[in-house]
Amino acid sequence: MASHQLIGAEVSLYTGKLRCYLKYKHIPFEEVIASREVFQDVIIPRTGVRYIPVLITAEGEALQDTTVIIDALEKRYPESPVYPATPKQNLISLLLETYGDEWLVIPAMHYRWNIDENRSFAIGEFGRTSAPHASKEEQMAIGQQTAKPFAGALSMLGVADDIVPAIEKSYLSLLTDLDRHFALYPYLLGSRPCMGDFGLIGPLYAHLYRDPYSGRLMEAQAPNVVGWVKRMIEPAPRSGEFLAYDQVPETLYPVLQRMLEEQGPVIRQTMEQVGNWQGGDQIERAIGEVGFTIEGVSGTRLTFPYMQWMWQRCHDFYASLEGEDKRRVSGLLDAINGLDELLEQPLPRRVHRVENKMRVDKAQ
Ligand SMILES: N[C@@H](CCC(=O)N[C@@H](CS)C(=O)NCC(=O)O)C(=O)O
Repeated sequence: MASHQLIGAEVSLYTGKLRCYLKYKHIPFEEVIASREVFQDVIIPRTGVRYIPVLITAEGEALQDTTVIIDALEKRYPESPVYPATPKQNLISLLLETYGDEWLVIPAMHYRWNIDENRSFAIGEFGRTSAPHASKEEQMAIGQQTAKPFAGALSMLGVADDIVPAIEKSYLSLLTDLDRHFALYPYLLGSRPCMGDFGLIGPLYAHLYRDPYSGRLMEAQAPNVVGWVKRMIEPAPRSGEFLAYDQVPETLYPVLQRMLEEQGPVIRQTMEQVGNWQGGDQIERAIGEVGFTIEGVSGTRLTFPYMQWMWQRCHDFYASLEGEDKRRVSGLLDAINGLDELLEQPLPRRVHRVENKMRVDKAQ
């Protein structure tokens, strides 16, 4: 069977998300390391942006953005879908994808770049990715350079010194909650991984399991989360089922509540700021500042319209529900404080991805 090419890196958060998906779906692929040459020769010319992963399909298209890639592949490989067919489960799955992709980057980036042992490991890995054939010393020197923008992104994401203890406290509580869940269930919604699992595995594998200090922390605090990470990275292809009768385990409620408390206000402010965007239809990657609170400590970070794009998927799915489906979801909404308000909040202006860049609708 023709094979796709996954261009990425072991050290990369979103590459991990896509690799786990490809393996679960048993989609044939070969992995190509995103070296400097591959960036120059393939990634930048084919996608117009500098992100990994990129999928070069067997037909030769270049796809960027894990959510877009997975959606394209779900159409071509419909067996064992990773989108649950039932309303509650699909809503939770979309919410947790948005949480993993766009919020757990905070602990992932904090632990990687603020803990010396992780930082020097990551620098070596960045060097190995950029220049796979260079010597270890050269790789460290190259890694120092290529890692700079990533390490430098901490403050843009809201990772400031005064909030670090709160980030750690929140992450450890999340691990405890997830550990309880994975003691009972192999994946979030039963014995098959859903989009929510793929969203969470990005930060929880490439950074928080694979970076050495973080890996030991996870082993010590949450052995059942480690078990889930191992299942995600070496899955039994296309096996398993979602729980029957649209069940959502109550062990996921505290995880969703944490998402709502921390990321919810950021999603709300992002929608407002996108609504007030004064520039043209090509909206910037970051457009202002938003406030947020973790474990009672407040911080600020840049406003990323992309987060709204992820949120629109949750919003649109919820808005599409009618009758019995809508009624079924209401029990879940009652259990999570603030979820109904956020899902019902209108979107002042929608954002879109066009040629791998963000666009925004005209102001009303
Ligand atoms: N939302 C995208 C994000 C891709 C992404 O941010 N990748 C990181 C590496 S894991 C990257 O290339 N970052 C470069 C940058 O932020 O400029 C996805 O799902 O693929």
